Amino acid sequence: MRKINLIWKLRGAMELKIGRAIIRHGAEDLYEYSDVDVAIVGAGPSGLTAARYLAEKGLKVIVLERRFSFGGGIGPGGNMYPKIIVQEEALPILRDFKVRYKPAGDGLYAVDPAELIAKLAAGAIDAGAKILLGVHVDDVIFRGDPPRITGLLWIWTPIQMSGMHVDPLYIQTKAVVDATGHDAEVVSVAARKVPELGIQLQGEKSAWSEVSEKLVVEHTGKVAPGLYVAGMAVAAVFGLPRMGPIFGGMLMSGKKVAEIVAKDLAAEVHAV
Ligand code: 48F
Repeated sequence: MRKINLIWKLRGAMELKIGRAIIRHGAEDLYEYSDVDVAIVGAGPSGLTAARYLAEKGLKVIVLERRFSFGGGIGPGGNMYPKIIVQEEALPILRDFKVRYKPAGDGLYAVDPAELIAKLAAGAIDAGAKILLGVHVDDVIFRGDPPRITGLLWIWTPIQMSGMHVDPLYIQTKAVVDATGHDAEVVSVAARKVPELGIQLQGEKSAWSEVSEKLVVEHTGKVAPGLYVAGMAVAAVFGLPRMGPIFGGMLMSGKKVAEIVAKDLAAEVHAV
């Protein structure tokens, strides 16, 4: 009799409550965000900037990030010196996110990388975007003739790294933004596995900072129906030079892709 009482006492253990809270609320989030307006792949500077401006417009936005942290290439600053350099044209975006900056001469401004990471992410989250960490996007979903990208496949990063085959989960979305950086991973997989989209990946060219900053922003936008590109992924898709450790173009590209996606989705709603 005493033994049974002990077992009953143990059943109320805190571990059970913690485990169940994680499963219930985590699953609720995954369920809720399995169908969104915009899925952004990559929580670097361009992805986080895009997330904030899209969510601010009332769109349901998820950011899928492979690492268990956000910021992408911001963390290492410039060659591990703890400063990010941004040019004057991007200052309005820094002000929107309340990021402080100091003049660095020649129309350039210096920003603390940790502050930039924290405030870009907080801006995106406060605007209503969901950031899902530790997930690797490895494929797209397409439908229709002509084809349109309608979703993504993702898997937990540790599973992907283990090399074991586990089937991925799906996200349905009206638009995908590839903000994966230098390798343009989503556009690459779409080009390879959906040849009907007719995407020709040009590959990034060697550094030419002032040209690349402008061209990346200029070429930011739609790659195929339902598929958009922002940040350094733009250079990989359109064969543009890389720019090295200057970040204004990434922020401006993120803002521009948000404007383009929001406009396209609004036009589609009106067309229905
Ligand atoms: O590389 P990243 O910071 O991309 P970005 O926004 O900015 C580029 C600059 O940081 C820098 C530069 C500018 O001077 O040259 O490189 O274009 O962030 C990309 C994020 O995407 C994640 C990756 O972990 C990183 O945090 N990512 C990449 N591929 C995947 C992914 C994937 N398949 N699934 C999920 N996340």
